[in-house]
Amino acid sequence: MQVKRFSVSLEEDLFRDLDEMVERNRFPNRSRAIGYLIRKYVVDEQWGDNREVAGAIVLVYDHHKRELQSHSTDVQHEFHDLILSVQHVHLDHSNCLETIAVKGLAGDLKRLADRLIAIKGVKHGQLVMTVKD
Ligand code: NI
Repeated sequence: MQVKRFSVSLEEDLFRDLDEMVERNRFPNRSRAIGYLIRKYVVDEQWGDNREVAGAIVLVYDHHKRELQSHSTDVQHEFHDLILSVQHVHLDHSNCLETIAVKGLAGDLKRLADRLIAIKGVKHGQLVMTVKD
């Protein structure tokens, strides 16, 4: 396969971590170590879908957009079997922070998170997943 070259800029501590990783794992060079990390990232992204995981969906949205709340509640009812708890915090006059604890198959959690994050008026949303083993 053809090799592409590019230059990488790293903060000094990350650069030291990379060199330490190269030495500890005996990579022949930094390029191989970076290639390994990219492949690992790709695998981590893919293994998920049929694995049982737990996690949290964090949403920040504008409390003044009323239709957003009912839309969000509709979606949460649709996926009720994945949702363990919902914590709502009124951040300030207009912003709400919602933390939704979830458990289920990673693929299902991603679908739920995508549906919630896509709702108009959601300013920021993120899904964090973890495994028990
Ligand atoms: Ni609120």
